[in-house]
Amino acid sequence: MTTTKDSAESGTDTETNTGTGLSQAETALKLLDTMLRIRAFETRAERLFLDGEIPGFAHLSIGQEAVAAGVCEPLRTTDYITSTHRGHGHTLAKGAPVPNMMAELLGRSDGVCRGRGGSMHIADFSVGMLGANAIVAGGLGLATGAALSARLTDRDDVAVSFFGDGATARGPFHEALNLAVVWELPVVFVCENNGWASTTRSSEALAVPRITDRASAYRIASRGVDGNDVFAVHDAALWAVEHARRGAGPVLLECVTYRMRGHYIGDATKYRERAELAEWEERDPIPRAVTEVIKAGVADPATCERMRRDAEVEIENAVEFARASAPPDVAELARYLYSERLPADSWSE
Ligand SMILES: Cc1ncc(C[n+]2csc(CCOP(=O)(O)OP(=O)(O)O)c2C)c(N)n1
Repeated sequence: MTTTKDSAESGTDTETNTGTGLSQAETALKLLDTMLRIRAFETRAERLFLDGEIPGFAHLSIGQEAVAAGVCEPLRTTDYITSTHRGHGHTLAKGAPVPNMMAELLGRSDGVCRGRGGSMHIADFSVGMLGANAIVAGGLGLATGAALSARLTDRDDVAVSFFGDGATARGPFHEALNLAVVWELPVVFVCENNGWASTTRSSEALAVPRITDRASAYRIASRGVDGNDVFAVHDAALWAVEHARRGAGPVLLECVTYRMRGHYIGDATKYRERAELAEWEERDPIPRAVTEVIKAGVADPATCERMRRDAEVEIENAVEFARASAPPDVAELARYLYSERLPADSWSE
């Protein structure tokens, strides 16, 4: 983080780096705030799931919040993202409303997908979130197509595809990168390399040590970054998004990070050593960001603590909202599944 104490306190920090009009100090606090909201949301969702209040299956991104927060901050509402089975953080960072997100996890009618999607298929087109995806690497082609649509309709929107290291061993990764380069599409491919694909260590499944090692094969601009340093991720994202938006073609970003929970809620994680987790807990992106903003004089410890508590209150209110929301009406079960353009009563027979 480069913000200085003087500029943050004097209010003379006119240097903006996001195109959003925020100062560097405001941006730093926004990044921290987004990470705190994601952490609070998922920590609460974990308990709700274990208590049986969330149906289906859920995967947490606890430990990986810096990637979602850092990458989404430079994006506009009209930009697109596609996500993975581990998509709560991306969806929140892109601006989906927290109460309706929580209602979606609980399968309620006020959910962002009216309770049809749940944790693993969450989407909110109104903020450009085109969907979580249960198919590993399923989002890369969708983001590439969204970028093509922006190009064909003369919009300067960009598409970001989040995916894990495991996805890079699948065909859609290679097809999407190749086509995006050939057609110079405005896509930012963001690999969250958390070292594991389910129970398989990535070093046992990938032919290259770094995902960015693949970049030269596709002549794609790329950068690798510490994915647990939200400010480093943000800097890389600013570069990548600007590159794609000005028509210079796609970008591959590799964010090296770690999931501090199991592959899914309830996973006993017998395949990894406790010491490995402990090592990564030392690099938890949230305390690291707190230390940075305090050191830079952007906020004091009490402010950071208040932000954490505010995030928890916001999430608790979202839980109350979700619990009060009715389950979807069974008579409407087949509505909203295929196209919003269908006449309202097409599926009622
Ligand atoms: C095409 C496909 N193959 C296998 C699976 C089963 N599966 C679900 S998640 C996962 C691991 C994905 O690892 P990675 O892409 O690194 O993402 P992470 O879970 O680490 O976030 C696998 C193999 C699937 N959902 N889709």
